[in-house]
Amino acid sequence: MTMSPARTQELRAHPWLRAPVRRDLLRMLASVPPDPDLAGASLSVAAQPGIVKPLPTELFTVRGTNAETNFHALRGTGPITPVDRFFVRNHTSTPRIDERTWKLTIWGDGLSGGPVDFGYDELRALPSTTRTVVLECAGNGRSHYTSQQGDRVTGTPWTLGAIGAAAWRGVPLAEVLRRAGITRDAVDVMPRGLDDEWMCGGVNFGRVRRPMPVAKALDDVLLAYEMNGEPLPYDHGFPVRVIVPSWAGIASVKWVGDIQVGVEPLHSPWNTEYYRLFGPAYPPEGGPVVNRQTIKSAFELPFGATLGADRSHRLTGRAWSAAAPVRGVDISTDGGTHWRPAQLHDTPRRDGWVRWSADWRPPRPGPAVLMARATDEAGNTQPLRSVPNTQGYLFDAVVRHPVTIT
Ligand SMILES: Nc1nc2c(c(=O)[nH]1)N[C@H]1C(S)=C(S)[C@@H](COP(=O)(O)O)O[C@H]1N2
Ligand SMILES: [Mo]
Repeated sequence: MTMSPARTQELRAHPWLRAPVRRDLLRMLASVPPDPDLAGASLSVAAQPGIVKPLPTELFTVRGTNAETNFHALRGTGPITPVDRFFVRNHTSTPRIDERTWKLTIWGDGLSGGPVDFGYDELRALPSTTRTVVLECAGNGRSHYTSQQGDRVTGTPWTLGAIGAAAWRGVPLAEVLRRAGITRDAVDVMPRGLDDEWMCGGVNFGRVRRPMPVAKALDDVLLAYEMNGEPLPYDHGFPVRVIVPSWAGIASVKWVGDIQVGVEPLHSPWNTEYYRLFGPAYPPEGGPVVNRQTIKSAFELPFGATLGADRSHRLTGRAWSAAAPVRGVDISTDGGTHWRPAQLHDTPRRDGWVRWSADWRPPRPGPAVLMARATDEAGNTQPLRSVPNTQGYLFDAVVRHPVTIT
């Protein structure tokens, strides 16, 4: 069976359909007898992760409704991640919102008066700031709980690419909250997205929303409308998103439509059921809420990469920590027996990452395990094993990176 002319036309009209994942799918569909039900079902699930931008397989690995950045695709890029390879984490799918009708409503008993609205142009006319910070999913590295430690965890099986750094420009949330009349009695602030309600296991959890304490909201949080000098792309929250530096990505609500300001602590499934630590190391009713991110490092090299023996290779990677600037990175090329310092290529900053490199001449053919271990200025170092939690958040252990020497 060959592709129908209609299908070919559709591919021309929608270049995003050409992403290799879908090409595989189309090939698969083309090679089996036509079955309208099967074809329709497969296309609606697998062919539409709900992401607008192209997801070429060199740059991304698609995981359900999400796209992970292939870490090796960062090699050669600067400290700022280009949008074409910035990871996407969507609970449902990217909405295309019209900025001319969009508004942000601030409401709740923590305001001195009633609800206050801000339009897009109004927000853009307020004093702005730019912050260059990494945005990282709380579940980044989750698959290594299983691959390295044998732990059973739920959630998207990210490797280390659910992170990116961008220059975010916008209005300090503090500015907008003050203009809206936030009072001294307010304790929590909860932004909510305009994307679809999230259904899981037959339960409707409502729209994505996540509270934070007023102290954080008034500190360094942005209502961002630009990413790397351009209006936010659809997938990253157009027209406006929240950016909460050093915190788990879930706090940085995309497509924000309203913000509740409360005089009592606020709750949502995203700080009660999800993004909390559960497991043997925590109390049965649940441990701490996941807010601040942890420390990690990664090689800009595919897992299982092949390197020639007896010649020099420049190993490159990145390291980051939410608690303090990275102080140093040590690497091992023999599975952790010997360690030596890597060279850092950026001035370490909190909420940023540092690029690092080390030269290596593999002595002989065979399998090898590379490891990188970051340490920050607060003295945090990556352990060899992470304390597990059932939802696989905050993986911080050194990752064993297999390569083959030929
Ligand atoms: N409205 C809304 N905001 C959201 C999400 C979402 O699905 N809907 N996902 C969150 C999660 S879990 C992460 S890790 C980040 C990812 O941001 P990015 O897709 O721009 O990389 O957005 C957060 N904000
Ligand atoms: Mo996330």
